[in-house]
Amino acid sequence: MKVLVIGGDGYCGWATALYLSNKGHDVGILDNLSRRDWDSQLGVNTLTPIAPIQKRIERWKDLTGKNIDLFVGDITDYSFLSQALRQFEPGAIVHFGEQRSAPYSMIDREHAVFTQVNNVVGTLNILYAMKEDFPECHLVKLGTMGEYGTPNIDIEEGYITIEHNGRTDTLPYPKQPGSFYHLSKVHDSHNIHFACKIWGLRATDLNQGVVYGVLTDETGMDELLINRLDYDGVFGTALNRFCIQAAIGHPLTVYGKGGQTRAFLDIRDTIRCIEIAIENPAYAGKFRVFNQFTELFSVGDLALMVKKAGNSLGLNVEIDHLENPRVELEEHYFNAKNTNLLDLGLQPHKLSDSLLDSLMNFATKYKGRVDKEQILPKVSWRRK
Ligand code: NAD
Ligand code: USQ
Repeated sequence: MKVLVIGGDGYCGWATALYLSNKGHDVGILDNLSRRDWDSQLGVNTLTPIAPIQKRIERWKDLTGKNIDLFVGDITDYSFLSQALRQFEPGAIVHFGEQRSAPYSMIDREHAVFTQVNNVVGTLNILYAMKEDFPECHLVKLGTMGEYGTPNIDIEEGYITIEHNGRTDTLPYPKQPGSFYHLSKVHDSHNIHFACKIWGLRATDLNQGVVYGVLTDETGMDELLINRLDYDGVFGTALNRFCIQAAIGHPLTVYGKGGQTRAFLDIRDTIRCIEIAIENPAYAGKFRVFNQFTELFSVGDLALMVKKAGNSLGLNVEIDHLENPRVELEEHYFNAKNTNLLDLGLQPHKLSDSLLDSLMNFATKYKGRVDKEQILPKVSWRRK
């Protein structure tokens, strides 16, 4: 299939593009490379040294003989987007191309506005471009488990059946997101759902949990193919950050009590879930939702697992409880369903099996590149 990976220079997108290319799909990458600029503006950098996208793609072709088309441009620019789609003619679009950091979206008004415009307008443009030229194309859109928040009942996959005053309906599951970034994903979901309904488009919203790990078969083939690994207080995610903190002897930065429970998955499962979604497309007019995660952990449990893994490597790992810079429940019920992808054949990696290979070894290998000034959180959710 011809698959366009939007955001294919990023963490999930790069691993996905190579995996799908290796599996024989005809892959294109569309990216405006803005993530590299945001890092520079914040003075942060990936732990792993990533090559320019053109060099990455050249190396992939040298190693495997497989070509990846590259479209450098912004999906909020409609004429660029529609031209790129007409040139590539995708059968499926995998859309990772958004500003994805909750702390970035909470820096100030400008960053909140930028995040929502970038994400919501970009996705809306894709929907219009599909309606105009590719109404049969399947949109596989990366949403997030954080759209749901932490309700005191079980989280279903996108929809919940409710009985009210003697009548019953199946409705979109209520959303209570925890940042302006997470809210942008909710707005996207509503727009995609509506576009499927009125234009008969087909879409799968993958409500993904927090992704961890850096190693995949493809990105591990060569140093020039290495994936990014963020550890800073803005773009670094909890588990990736903890492993790097352990490697440099920094106490693990658990925010508050650490009772926040989240959904997680290995990056090797991310790429497999995308493959499953594109190989089993949604029906025309259907807005399908899958919860894309494999395990649930509290942040405190993660810290203990990293401490244990660190100890096995001879590291002395301490756990700190910082004042929580976010406004979130630190102790709550959290139980989410994730059977749709498992039913379609996903075989999850377990964190307990992959912590060392997929993360700790990378953290230790590249620890000399860590900028210790970037570890502690600097963005607060609260009024000053
Ligand atoms: P990333 O920042 O590493 O990659 C995003 C890519 O999209 C970057 O290369 C960036 O340049 C590109 N991009 C952003 N805006 C664009 C635009 N307007 N036009 C063209 N390209 C644009 O992020 P990631 O961690 O790979 O996340 C990818 C997607 O998965 C995001 O939508 C994110 O919300 C979602 N997601 C990520 C995680 C995670 O833990 N990393 C978890 C759940 C969901
Ligand atoms: N946390 C800590 N210490 C840290 C970093 C985070 O305790 O050093 C806590 C946070 O307070 C939060 C939890 O860990 O309770 C998760 O935070 P995170 O930064 O790992 O993840 P989050 O901000 O939710 O965002 C990440 C990705 C985002 C994706 C989301 C999936 O950046 O793109 O949408 O994970 S989910 O969380 O399921 O919504």
